This record gives sequence, C-alpha cells and structure tokens, in this order.
Amino acid sequence: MFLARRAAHSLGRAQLARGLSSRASAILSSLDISTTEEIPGVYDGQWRGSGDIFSSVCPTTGETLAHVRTATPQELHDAIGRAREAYTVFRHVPAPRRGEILRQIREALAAKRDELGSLVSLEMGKIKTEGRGEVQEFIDICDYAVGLSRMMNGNVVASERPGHSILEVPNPLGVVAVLSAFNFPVAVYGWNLALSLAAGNATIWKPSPSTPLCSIAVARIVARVLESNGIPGAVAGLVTGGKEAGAAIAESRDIELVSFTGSEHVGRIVGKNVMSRFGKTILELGGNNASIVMPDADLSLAVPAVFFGAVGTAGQRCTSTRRLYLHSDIASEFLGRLTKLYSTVQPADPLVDGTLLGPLHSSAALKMYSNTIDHLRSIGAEILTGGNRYTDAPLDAGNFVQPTISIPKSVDPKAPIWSTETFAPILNVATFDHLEEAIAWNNAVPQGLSSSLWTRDIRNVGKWIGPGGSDTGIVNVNVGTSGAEIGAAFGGNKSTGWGRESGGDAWKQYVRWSACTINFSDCAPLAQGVNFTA
Ligand code: UN1
Repeated sequence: MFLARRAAHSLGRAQLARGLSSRASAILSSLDISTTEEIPGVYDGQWRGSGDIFSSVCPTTGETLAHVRTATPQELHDAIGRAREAYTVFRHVPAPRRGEILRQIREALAAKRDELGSLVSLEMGKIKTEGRGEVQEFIDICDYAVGLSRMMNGNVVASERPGHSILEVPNPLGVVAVLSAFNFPVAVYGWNLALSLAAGNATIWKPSPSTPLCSIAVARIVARVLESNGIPGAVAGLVTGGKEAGAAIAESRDIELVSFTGSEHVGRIVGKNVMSRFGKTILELGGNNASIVMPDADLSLAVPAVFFGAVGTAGQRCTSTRRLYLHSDIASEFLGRLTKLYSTVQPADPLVDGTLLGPLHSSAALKMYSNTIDHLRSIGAEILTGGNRYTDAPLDAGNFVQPTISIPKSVDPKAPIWSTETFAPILNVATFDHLEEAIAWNNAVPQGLSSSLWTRDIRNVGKWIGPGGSDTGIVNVNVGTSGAEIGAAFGGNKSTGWGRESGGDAWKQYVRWSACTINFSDCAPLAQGVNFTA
C-alpha cells in the first residue's frame, strides 16, 4: 500500500459547491460535512486547523468532495501535548467506566452506520456493503472492548520466597498514535481506538491524507460522546496531514506507541524511527496472500471465495488474495469457473446496490496496476482475463480497472511478480502437484499476513496449521484470505511487521506492564538463595 497525497490547492467555495453531485452532497450533509466551507481537520478538544489545505477527491467521479485544513507543525505539537494532558486525567477513570464510554461510542456509530458506510464508499471507493461492513467492524470491536474493560486482568505469580507475592499489573500506557491507511479508513482506527481507550490511554489519529472526511466524521462522533461524559476530547485526537506529520509523530518522545498501517517501505522508516527512541510499534504492512486449492476441495465454495478475495475491494485489502496455487488435477476446471465469474463483473458506482467492483482509490493505484500489467506482459505471462483500464464514459472519470488473472511463466516465488505486493485486483496463478510444494511457495515471499487452504482432508489441515505449515499470521482453512472477524488478533509476520491488532491478546500491547514483588513478611530474603549478610 501507499500513502497518496492529494494536491494541496484551494478551489473557490462557489466552484466546490457548484461542482458537487447530488450523490455526494446527500452523503456529506447526512454527516454535517460542509459542502461549501473549508473543514477543520484537527481535533484536540477543539476543532482547528490552519495548515495546508488537502482536497478529498472521489475515486469514482473524480470530483472534489471537500477541502480540509490540516495541522501546522505547531498544531500537531500542541495536539500531542493536549493528548498527554488528557492521558494524565483519563488514566484515573476506572476501566469499566471507560467501557461504558465505549458502549456509548458504539451506539453513536451504530446510529450512523449507513451514513458512515456510504461516506467510506464515496471517499475510498469500496462498495456499499463493504463500506457499511467496515463501520460494523468498528462497532464489533467496541463491543469487544466493552467486555475487555472488565477483563484486562493481570497475574498473581508464585514467589519462591516465603511471605512474598508477585503481581503482574497492567496500567495505562500513555499516548498511542494511529497512522492509518486509505483502504480501511474507519475500521483500522476503530481496532486501535477501542483497545487504547479501554486501556486508559489517549489516542491521536493521523489518517491517510486521501481519506480525511471519513476520519473527521468518525472523530466528531467520538468527540461528542467524550465531551458529553466530561472526558477531555484530546483522549481521542485527530491530526490530518501528510508525510511530515507522520514523521513528526514517529519521532515524538511524547508518544509511547505508534500503530502504523501501510506499505513495507514506509513501515520500515516508521519502525526504525520509533525504535531509535525506544518507542513501541505495531506494524501492519504488506500482504501478499496465497490461496491453495487441493483436489478434494469443494470448488463450489472455493471458487466464489477466491473471487471475493481477489476482486473484493478492487484488490485493495491487505488481506486480498494475490497468489493462487491450484493442484494440477483441478486447475483447469477451477480456472474455467473462476474466469466465468470474472466475466460477470460489471464495474459501476460503488454506492449503487449490487455493484461488486468499484474504482481503485487513486491515480497512483492506477499507475501501479498498469505498471504491473506491463511487467506481466514483458515477462510473457498469459493474461486469462482483464489487463486494461475502463476508458469509456462514465467510468473514465474514475479509476476503474479490469480484475485480472494471469499465469506467469515462472513459478519461482522469488521472482518480483510473486514476491511483491501490488495493491490492485491482479491474481497470479500457478499449479502444483504436492501440498508441500505449495506450502513452500506460500512461505517463500517476504510478506506473511494471510493464507488459505481449501481441502476436506484433515491430514492436509494438520500440515497446514502445524510447525511445517503456513508461516502467515492468519492461516485459514476453507475460508478465503480476507474478511477476518475482530475476535482473533489480526496481523502478519515477517515483512508484514509482526504487529497484532484487534482481538486476541492484542490489548496487552496497549498497557504498561509492572512486575510487582511485594514482601508481606518480617524477613527480607534474596531470590536465588543469594546471601549478602554483612
Ligand atoms: C486491511 O486490509 O488493512 O480481514 C484490514 C480483513 C478486514 C480487515 C482488513 N477485516 O479483510
């Protein structure tokens, strides 16, 4: 993935209002987003913003949706300061009370589920059911965090010394920064905010520069709940901005944890910068996910799942299926069925019910798609379907591309076409004869986010999820690579960054752990039998 920075230029107000379609203005006004004024893109208890103006551009129509006033470096600095102050208050609020605030945030989000979902479709470009699903994901993690607020338990550890107890105590951590990507402009923030808030931290959000409206709409909903509960708004701050803002956050010693979602390239820089000041990171970077289909798989399940994995969200999920390894016994039947499904896809406005294929998010994504297709052609890959942009009106106004299936000549997983994540609906296919070979290919790439095996044979399942099996963070069986629920920890290994967010034990990263040895006795023995008596 990448961070696409929109051109920062100011159009006149009248021009913005006149140019806006009714489709867009209905959604923006349902969320009280001005269609005429510049919108403040910084919240630290108060709404402000006097930095560069960023434009939000609709990927479907190319129209400018709004202009957002981002943070100046000073405003960013102040917002971090206010987050720290807010943390010193919020850490004393009992965790179940924090849970009650999360419950109210959950209710406020649910009341605007459709409106927010449509805004995601409008600004990011994913189809309506997926936009709505993303808001649902935020709601789900709020539910999870409400429960968590009464279950963030520490441990009591047996001490080797008489009259002693050892406690492992989780305390609030401090300020957590969330640097999120364009492709999940609501849910990924939700995963982080819900856990961070339950844990008693202040959170500061720098969203992708190209999805500022989603972040402003969400931040307003959260801010209203905080304010009505007498909690400082800077507990959930927002700072829109570009690369410089992200870099300043990575370098700030006032931020304990930086949770970054984005490309391996940027993640490497963020990771190094945060580590150089001994801060904590959660990195969710590239995915290059494979599905493996065995001859005993139920193809009536596997084919539609691979279709969703590769074409859903126009291939712009970290978890999208990018590699397909087919057993040679079923390869030709599978590809026949899959290409038939591809041929039914009609690109259209993602806001129209029934659309399955919306646009890519940006012109940069379009370029990445075209470059990869050119590369596939240059290495003599067979393009089974797709390979072109949609250039007829009205699709030419947006970033529409044909979902593509290709068969590269080389199956070498180290070749660039197999080892690089292309954030677009391009599926590369190879055939194999033995599961071990497919698992080796699955594991041979730098990334390690998600993978999926299709089989009915329990012995294959054992191999796949065991020590010699898939090395990704998400290892599915008869379930596609994308579309994880919030209950398990989400994240990947290797160059995906080893981060874990959302469910499972992910919350443990958002707290400061204290190992407390307490002596209740009248003696003070040393551990390990050490004698230091004078
Ligand atoms: C992402 O693409 O950054 O598992 C997140 C999924 C979604 C989350 C994807 N629940 O596809």
